[in-house]
Amino acid sequence: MTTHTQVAIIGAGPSGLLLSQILHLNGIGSIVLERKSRAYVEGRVRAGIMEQGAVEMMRRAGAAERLDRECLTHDGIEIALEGRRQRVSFLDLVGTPVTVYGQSEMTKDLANARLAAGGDIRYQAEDVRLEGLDGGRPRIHYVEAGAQREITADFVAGCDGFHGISRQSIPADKLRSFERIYPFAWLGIMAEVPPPSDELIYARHERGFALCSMRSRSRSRHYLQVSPDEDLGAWPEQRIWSEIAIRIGDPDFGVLKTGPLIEKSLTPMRSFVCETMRFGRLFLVGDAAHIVPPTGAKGLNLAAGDVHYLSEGLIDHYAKGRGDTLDRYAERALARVWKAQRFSWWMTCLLHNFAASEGFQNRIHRAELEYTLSSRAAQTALAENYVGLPY
Ligand code: RFL
Ligand code: PHB
Repeated sequence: MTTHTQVAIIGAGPSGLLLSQILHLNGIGSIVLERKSRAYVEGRVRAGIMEQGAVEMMRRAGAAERLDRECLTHDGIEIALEGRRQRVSFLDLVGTPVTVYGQSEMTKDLANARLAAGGDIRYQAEDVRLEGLDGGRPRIHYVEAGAQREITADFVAGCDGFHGISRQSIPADKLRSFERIYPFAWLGIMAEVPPPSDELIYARHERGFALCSMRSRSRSRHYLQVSPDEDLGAWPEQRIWSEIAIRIGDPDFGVLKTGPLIEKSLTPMRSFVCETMRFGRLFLVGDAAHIVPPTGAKGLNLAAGDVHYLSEGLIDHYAKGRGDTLDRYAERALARVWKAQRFSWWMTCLLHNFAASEGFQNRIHRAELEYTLSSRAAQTALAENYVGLPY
């Protein structure tokens, strides 16, 4: 038996769940197909900083009750250059703070909201295949507990991340992609210890970048610039803690608290944009269409922006019989995506060390950081982008 739904959503990450819930609250039905289990999706450690626009989207989805209660509000960041720390106040410069709330918590809240409203999320849906995307009624085939299943939909939202099937289902001659791979990666750790400061510390140091972030007042999330092929086994806990301490300018552990690690991972750094974000009745959303290096904390926030534009298009289509908003989805989303790409690339260059052979480039980036720290105008541009450009 084939079930029909208005919007088939591939992927139950933040973009898929947010889209499904906002559509539901506007009377539009959807089925979400997710390759992994619910526990796996909610256990992934990823983003931690939300722009006000993303928080507003959670409120629009009716899923912000715990977020509003438990989140931390940060009015600025600290930037350390060779160990000297300086604060950049977003509140003074642009009047907007950012919100600290883990992506895994956001995903749990959205899945709970969806299921409480009777939402249809099909976890462990394997071998998803998309057909007829450029015709009138796309078909989606998948395997559930060994059995072949099929659904049809008016539209398909590809919310299945960078390695998903949706982008791969678009014929190669209909796509153009843009990519930059960086010559470093981030070693990330999580530890049940209070963070060294009330706000995030981004550090540029001759030994490489470091970031002290957090998930709560008692849980730290820190990162170190390492080589992309780094052996994590060469990084015992003590080496990680001392390296963070040196790079943030706290070699005697005056503020940095240490403790056993509860997670350790390596994240490659890339910039990627797929143009276009639409093929027939398929719309790409979030990481399926674009990847940013995490330095500007933009990945999750771009996904929320895409959901804003796509939900507006679908609501206009179904409620008002207007197709122009949906037709402008790719153009509107890409305009915002490219600005966040530029900012993420800029923050990455400003704060990381490239190879010693790139001496000129390293000096220019360092000079740019020194200039930024000495200029209110430059800090205002940083703050405006970090807190998020308007939708
Ligand atoms: P997601 O979160 O990758 O969700 C996609 C979902 O689709 C499922 N899927 C499929 N389902 C069905 N069929 C298939 N064929 C499928 N293929 C995949 C996947 O299992 C998954 O559940 O994409 P989404 O929703 O667009 O959300 C984007 C954000 O997750 C992403 O931008 C951020 O997490 C990026 N990112 C970070 N962003 C930040 O702003 N700050 C960070 O600190 C930060 N850290 C990170 C990150 C991304 C990471 N990844 C992808 C390796 C750290 C890591 C490790
Ligand atoms: C995080 O807390 O995981 C985080 C925060 C800021 C970033 C990147 C990651 O720029």
